[in-house]
Amino acid sequence: MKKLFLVTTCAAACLTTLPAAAQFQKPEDAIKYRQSVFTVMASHFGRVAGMAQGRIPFDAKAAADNAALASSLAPLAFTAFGAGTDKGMPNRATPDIWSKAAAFKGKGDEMVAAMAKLDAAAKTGSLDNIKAAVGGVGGTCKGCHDDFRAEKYSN
Ligand code: ASC
Repeated sequence: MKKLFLVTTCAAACLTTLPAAAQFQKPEDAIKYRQSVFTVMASHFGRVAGMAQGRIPFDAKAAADNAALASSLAPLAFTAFGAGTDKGMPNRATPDIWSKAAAFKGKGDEMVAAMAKLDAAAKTGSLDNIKAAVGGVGGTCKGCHDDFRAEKYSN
């Protein structure tokens, strides 16, 4: 089983086009990794979203820096949903992530693309551009959560 997990994670890691991919010794490591990535990404996105919503004073450089970070983090979590990583520690991944893998990948790709647009928008320094792009990202977060995130932690 452990060997199978290693083989499947390696296959997933090797198939990715990312120049750097994390390695996971056990399912718990993959779950911790993806939860951590989402947490850090949401923190940087949240800083930009706060400016877009007027909760945080607009600072063009801070917006651009945080958008760039969120965008570079965006693809990473999707490398950590390999086979067998549904269980191992409490998480909110639904079985559909694995049974409807193409749909899940589509949702992930939409979020990554929306984050790239936000990165580009933030580099323009225009708050109006940022507002539109933040809305786009938020929609992709929600769209994936609606379909693939459970209400409650399991396991
Ligand atoms: C965030 C965040 C999410 C999304 C979501 C959008 O800032 O942490 O999960 O936006 O709330 O609907």
